Amino acid sequence: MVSKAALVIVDLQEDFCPPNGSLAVSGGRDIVPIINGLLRSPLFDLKVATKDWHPEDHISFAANHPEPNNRPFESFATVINPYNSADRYETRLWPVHCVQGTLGAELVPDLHIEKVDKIVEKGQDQRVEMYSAFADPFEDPCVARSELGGYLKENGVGNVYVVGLAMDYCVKATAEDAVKEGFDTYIIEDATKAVDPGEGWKNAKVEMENIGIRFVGSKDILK
Ligand code: VGL
Ligand code: ZN
Repeated sequence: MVSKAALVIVDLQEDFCPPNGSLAVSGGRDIVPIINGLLRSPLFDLKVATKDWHPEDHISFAANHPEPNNRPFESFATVINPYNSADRYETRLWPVHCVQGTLGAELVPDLHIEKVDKIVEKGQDQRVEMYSAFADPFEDPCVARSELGGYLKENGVGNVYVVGLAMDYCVKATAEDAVKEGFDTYIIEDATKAVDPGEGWKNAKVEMENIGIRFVGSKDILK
């Protein structure tokens, strides 16, 4: 049996897009027409859109931390594994973004959502950062897992194509987890933008290529 392909559209939400998004990624809205083109392609058997979907008290919001370590983009906080307090990581803090039920958390209106088979929410657990649309970074067990992995497997998906925002955060973490889950994983390079388009983009690309993630262009797909 030929394995199926899924398009995973990561966090294409108002808060990640200019002009008004609280965590706007430069050029974020420019990828929408490209992604709409991909949504028309017969290559993808399954199309999923993810939503960053935080409670107001989420650990990743700088505003939820005391001074002086509460500067968005600059400060970091320690995330502690609730099952094992020796297990921790440092995480970058952000402006308040994608709060459940707010306008900033909505998918951008120009996205052809009627072509999307499923919407997966992530980042609901206040205690952990969850860039990946599969699970948070803690392991055995993780703290929070979305429906994405089960959904792709139940549907016989073997190849996962990741697009959306942001290339150096949620797109990267989602692609890395897709590899861990055993999928052949691709990034469609012109259908994603980075928070840090310079060094951030370059480093993220090298790290992803080193674990076997392949970079392709939307033209390669749509030809
Ligand atoms: C993201 C920062 C915080 C992303 C989500 O979607 O890349 N970045 N939350
Ligand atoms: Zn977030």
